[in-house]
Amino acid sequence: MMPLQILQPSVRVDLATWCMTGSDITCSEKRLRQLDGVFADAEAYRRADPERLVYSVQAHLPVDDGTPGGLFFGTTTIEPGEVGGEYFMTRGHFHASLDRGEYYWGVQGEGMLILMTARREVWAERMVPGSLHYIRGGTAHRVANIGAGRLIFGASWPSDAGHNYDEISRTGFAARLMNVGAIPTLIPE
Ligand code: S6P
Ligand code: ZN
Repeated sequence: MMPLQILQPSVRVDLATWCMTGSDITCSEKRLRQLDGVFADAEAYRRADPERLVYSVQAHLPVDDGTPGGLFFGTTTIEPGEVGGEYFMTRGHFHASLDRGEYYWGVQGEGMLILMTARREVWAERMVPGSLHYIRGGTAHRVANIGAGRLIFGASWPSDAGHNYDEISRTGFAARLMNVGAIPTLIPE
């Protein structure tokens, strides 16, 4: 009988950095100049270096975006920093297919996962190495780095989830996570 094929892994994750190498991987970066309107303090944003890196994302996309039934896998690294007392954070989004959920988990550093329902109810979950966060469908999600070092977290989401950034860029989250005397504080807008 012919032996069946045994393949080497097509993707590897470095378990220290969660950096991925292999096939079907995309990489993107967000610098301050690409985050106009995200931070509340427009004056502090204008004074900051526009080339400063805020976060980078790697994603393993083994199927086309929009494919029903598939999964995507990603890692996000948020640099430490603030704009006008507001921690460096991701833009945040609802999924375009609103009912699609997502897992996030903490890998390195200290963060805060900020969640908001379509009715604009906001809460936050502390993200630490090993914390697991189930993000229900219909819930906008954004992560802030509240620590002195890099924050790294993993994510997995359905390949037909899509991303709706417009809603958040028009109406924002209903609360902002601010550094108030070194204490991360969720302040309603
Ligand atoms: C995708 C998942 C993450 C984010 C990443 C950057 O559904 O939630 O990979 O894309 O953390 O955040 P954002 O809000 O700029 O996409
Ligand atoms: Zn998402």
